[in-house]
Amino acid sequence: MKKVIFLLISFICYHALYSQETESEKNQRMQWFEDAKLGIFIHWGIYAVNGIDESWSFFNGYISYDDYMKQLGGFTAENYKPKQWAKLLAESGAKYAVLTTKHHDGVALWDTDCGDLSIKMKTPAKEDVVTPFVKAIQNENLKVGLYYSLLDWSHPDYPNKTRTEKRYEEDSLKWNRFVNFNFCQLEELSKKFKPDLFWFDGDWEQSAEKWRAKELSESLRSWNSKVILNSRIQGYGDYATPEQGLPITAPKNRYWELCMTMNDSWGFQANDHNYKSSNQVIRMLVDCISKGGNLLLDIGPKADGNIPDEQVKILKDLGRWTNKHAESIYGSRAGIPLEHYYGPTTLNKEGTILYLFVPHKPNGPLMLKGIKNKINRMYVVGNGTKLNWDVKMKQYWSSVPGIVYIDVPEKTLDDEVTVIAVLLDGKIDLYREDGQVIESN
Ligand code: FHN
Repeated sequence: MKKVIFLLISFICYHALYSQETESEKNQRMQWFEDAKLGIFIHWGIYAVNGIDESWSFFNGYISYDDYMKQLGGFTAENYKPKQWAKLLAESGAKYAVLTTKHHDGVALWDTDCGDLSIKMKTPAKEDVVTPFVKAIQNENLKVGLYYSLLDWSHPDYPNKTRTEKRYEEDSLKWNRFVNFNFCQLEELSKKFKPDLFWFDGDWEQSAEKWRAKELSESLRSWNSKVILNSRIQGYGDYATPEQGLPITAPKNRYWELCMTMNDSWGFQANDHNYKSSNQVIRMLVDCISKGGNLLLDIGPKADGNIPDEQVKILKDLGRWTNKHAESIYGSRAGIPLEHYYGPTTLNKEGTILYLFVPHKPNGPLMLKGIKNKINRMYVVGNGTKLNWDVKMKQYWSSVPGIVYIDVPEKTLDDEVTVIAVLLDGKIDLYREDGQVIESN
């Protein structure tokens, strides 16, 4: 009996240590992320004090490093209300939130024991702002993402300080000391907060080998087997992270997320008034979900913790729309090719409901082409109006589906984007051929 128990324990340990995750295991682990569709990115740090580019302002020489770091003295977080933040993010319809725990400037937002540069140690805030954030986000039943910059332009053992100033070219002692510092901080973040997701950044300056990316990803997954890693860990991540530009074609990776700012700045910048309208933000979300991806929409709180009014408004407008159209968003999958409908679409997981997004006032009936299925019903999402439809150009002798024309009453239109649910008889079945020549009438 003892031998059987020993063999069983050995097998379990071997499997746990050496088994490669199967595709279906990965799909299971990624499920909440793929269903979530909308996350909120939060760039918060000392760069909000002067309202300048996060880290880049000193790296590019717009301001000296020393003057940049003087912002430490102005970071008060005196109006920081994480519970209010979390409620607002939940109201927006986001299902996860990603907070910068340390940007390229090396200033940690949590009470790190691995180094001596943190909000708690060096600013009037004198507090770990990550712990209350994580608790508040979890209380709203949102998933927690922690952003971490692998590069650290402040750290004395990191080779680069600014675009023109290098601390050293090659120094294995310093470099290993720096990588161990990264491991130390990431173990802290992993074990203190057990985030659902790590959002790495700054991996571009070194190779996977230099970062010890394979070992790092294995360590993070050993501390939390369900953790999701973004792509920016030199090839050891789970999903693609296009940034500040709508992918025109769906990224090759099934799992992907577009991160983008509301204006043109990641952090708070009072002079940046180039905000996207709420309608533009909603339509970017629709564009992402129609291709099976997520939108990670960024906000940049002020140094005192207040979220700028413009950003609050966009989050609330977004929340009105996502709440009304939830069934067409959350848990949806990529829609159908544009040849079938002149606009973005999504499908429910089973592929039996097609959602048509209508980002304008139609000048005539909507046109749906090449659907082989029988259509059982149609309704306007969020107000329940049932719709009739008309089919033209369906010849009894032809295998080419007819064209479905859908009249949408103006009174049912949403102020931003209207959504029509098309309930199909069975899983969607598309006609993808090029018509047919008539041989007899
Ligand atoms: O350099 C950073 C930048 O400051 C910002 O944090 C973005 C957000 O995705 N990431 C890097 C640029 O790709």
